[in-house]
Amino acid sequence: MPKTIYILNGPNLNLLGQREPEIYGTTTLADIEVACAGKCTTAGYDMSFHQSNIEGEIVEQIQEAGRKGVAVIINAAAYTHTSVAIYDALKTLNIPVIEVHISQPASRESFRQQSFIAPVATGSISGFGTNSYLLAIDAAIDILK
Ligand code: CA2
Repeated sequence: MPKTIYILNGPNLNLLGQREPEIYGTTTLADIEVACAGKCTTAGYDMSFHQSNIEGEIVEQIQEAGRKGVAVIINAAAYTHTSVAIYDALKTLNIPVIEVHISQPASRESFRQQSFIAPVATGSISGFGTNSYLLAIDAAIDILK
């Protein structure tokens, strides 16, 4: 039975590496997917990696993760700060949920200070650039041991 870690990405993260490199760096989402896949495979896990600009699609991916996955790593991007729908979907899960951010929202604008993900996450990793994703995989694997 494959053990699948879902890695979900929210709006505009498809633009990583193409815009605002001073905030988000030059690594693309495809680069992140390759690095995450390598780490998951080495640890004996399958990975299911998604990005969507559409809130409802992210909710669908969370529900699928609840049916088929062993953990969810989520960078909900701007929906972090707005989405009750994503909060509700994550709240239904009985598997570890790790919130990830490339930047450190706590040190940015006031509208980024609230997270709808944090209250339903096992833990949050922010501010380590794209390495935040790899740290989140380490955390998920540690929890699943
Ligand atoms: O730091 C993060 O990972 C964020 O989740 C990124 C979101 C932001 O709304 C959160 O507050 C923190 C924004 C993602 C947008 O990504 C872009 C990438 C390149 C160019 C423009 C946007």
